[in-house]
Amino acid sequence: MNRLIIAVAIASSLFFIPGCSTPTTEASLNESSEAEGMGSDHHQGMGDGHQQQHHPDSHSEHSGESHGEPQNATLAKLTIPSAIAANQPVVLGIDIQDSSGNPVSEFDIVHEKKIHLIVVSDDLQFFSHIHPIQNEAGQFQVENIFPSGGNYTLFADYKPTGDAQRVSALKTTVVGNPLLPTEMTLTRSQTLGNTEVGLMLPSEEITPGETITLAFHLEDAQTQTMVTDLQPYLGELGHLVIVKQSDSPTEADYIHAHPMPNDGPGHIEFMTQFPEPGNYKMWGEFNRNGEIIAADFWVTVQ
Ligand SMILES: [Cu+2]
Repeated sequence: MNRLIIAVAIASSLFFIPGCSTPTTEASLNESSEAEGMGSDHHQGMGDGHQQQHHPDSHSEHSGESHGEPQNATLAKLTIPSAIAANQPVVLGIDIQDSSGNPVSEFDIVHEKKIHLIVVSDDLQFFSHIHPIQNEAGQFQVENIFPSGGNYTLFADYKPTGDAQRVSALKTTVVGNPLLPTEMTLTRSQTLGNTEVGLMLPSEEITPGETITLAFHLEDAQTQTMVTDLQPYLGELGHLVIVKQSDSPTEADYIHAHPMPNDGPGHIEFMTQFPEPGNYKMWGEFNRNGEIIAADFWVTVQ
């Protein structure tokens, strides 16, 4: 019989007020998986500026106080078979609970889905964006293949109905050989299939907290002309996911931005901020006539 490993993450709202009523911390129910992270809204786009927030390490319950935040927390739990092996399909289960431990089953559809799951290896070499489906019992499930051994972080991005958008970072470890380490490069173009993707920054010198515009320029690799066949992907002309390099990324290291209006056809701009000094990896996702491409670039912020 498979034992289950349960990982727990707590998502707090964007407008979380330090010292106010905060989530109940729930311990891992089983061996090994870490309980990780305070979560929040790290979505950005079209003018809503990035907001840093507090991620206190400990929580206390101040019963009866609300400070204007009616639903102040959700908890995401990841359920997986006891051992995940590299290159083996595995079904991931994700349950969302409120701060009282009651299951949350109503979610708004955001960018065409009830939940978005961004899977990265903790070294940020691997990236995948998948969409678990909710079953009758309310659990989100998705089959996934982890390509190599090592530690992974899964950013679950969802919006309980009537509540703020949440991000919960879930953790798991995969048995198998890890990917070979690679050097971080500051290359500014890459070819994916028949598409050349270039990244343009106002400057390579990025300051923490500065609002900058990142431009992705997509050309057809054969004709060397700007692509004209981009289609919406999950309701936008592109998505930009950014994760700050760390030993074990948390919700605070996750940013999801959407394009500025009126972009196109092959030139897409995102406005974002990098909150802290460090190295960040970003994945620009685009839909070229049905083919989804994810162009990845590193930036250094100091
Ligand atoms: Cu998604």
